[in-house]
Amino acid sequence: MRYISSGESHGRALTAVVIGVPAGVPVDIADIDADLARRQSGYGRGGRMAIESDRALILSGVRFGRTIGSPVTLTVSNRDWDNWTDVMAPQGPANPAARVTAPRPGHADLAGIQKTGSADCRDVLERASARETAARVAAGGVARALLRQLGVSVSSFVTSIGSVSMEMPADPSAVDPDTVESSRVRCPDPDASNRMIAEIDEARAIGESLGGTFCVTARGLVPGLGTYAEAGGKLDARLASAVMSIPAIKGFEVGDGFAAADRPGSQVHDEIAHNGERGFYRRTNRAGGLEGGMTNGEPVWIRAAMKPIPTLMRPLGSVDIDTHEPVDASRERSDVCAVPAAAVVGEAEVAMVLADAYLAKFGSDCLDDIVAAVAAYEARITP
Ligand code: EPS
Repeated sequence: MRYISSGESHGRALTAVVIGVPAGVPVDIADIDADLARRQSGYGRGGRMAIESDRALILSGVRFGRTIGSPVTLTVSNRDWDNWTDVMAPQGPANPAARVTAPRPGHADLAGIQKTGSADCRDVLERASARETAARVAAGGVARALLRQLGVSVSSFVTSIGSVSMEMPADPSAVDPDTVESSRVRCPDPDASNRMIAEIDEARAIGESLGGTFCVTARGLVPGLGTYAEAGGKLDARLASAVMSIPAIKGFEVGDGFAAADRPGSQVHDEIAHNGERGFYRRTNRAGGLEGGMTNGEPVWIRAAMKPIPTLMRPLGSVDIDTHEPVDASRERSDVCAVPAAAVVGEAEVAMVLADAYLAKFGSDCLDDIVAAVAAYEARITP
């Protein structure tokens, strides 16, 4: 299962096409809309979120609430399109007043126009905009619908914004999703949440932007998803690729990640245990549920680092692409911090990779066959 997306930030709509979806998966558009709303929430967002109210429309692949085995197409409209028709018109003469000529440091603007030969940074920034992640969340909703049938849930929470961090819990996968959603920054630690909000307010007041880190967890996974046998199928590598593809993500780690490199092996690896109820299990989960490129049966947990948003109200220096004179980088209406939203996008990306890994191991056409194959596998590996 995988998706492609299309659409510009201020174009008419975003679209996702999900292929490789088995037949028989119940899809409730309300679940997808709830994820889209979570992506839009989060303290630190800018004026655009007051305009948009994202809803998914299913154009294909679902009939009477169930997938039928054909590609699933979803669209999310851009309400702001109505205000941008003269800038983003698909037809008609170019609008010279709509050109952006001062590329922003940290954005795709400059390398994008160099690569494509465009003379207008807007040709690049419209697609490079993180608005596109709404399509990812809609696509991820289809993956989550499949995972739900297999007893797998995917969640996320924010672990730091700017200089404010929460202490990582011993078991990140046990963090209560309702507690996360009750925080305006999607952080389960109320004290850290308040300090994060204060830091966002300070950043906004001085025209700054902030990055941060988030954790994505997945529970209910069977061991053996992914492979130890070939590079392209290693699940940790696939998760890294998917999460790193989210705009502004600059770092990724699995389980204890970089911190594990500082400790001796006896304080890093998770001892194997066994009992009649659980079968094989681990006494700890520092590995983040992944060993040898495969799930090991423990919850998966990964973290990602998002850089601060590159559009600054007090812009950094740039160079005009026409005159080559020094100028301030272009100012666009923007968010101050989008880490809470990026965490929800991280869920979608992780869900898509995990759903695909299930289909690779257990068949890919018919939900009932997949459920039966998972049950047979679980019976075989549970002594
Ligand atoms: C973004 C700039 C802002 C963000 C946008 C991402 O949009 P605008 O330029 O319209 O103010 O709000 O994010 C979204 C619209 C969204 O839905 O997440 C950028 O330049 O990446």
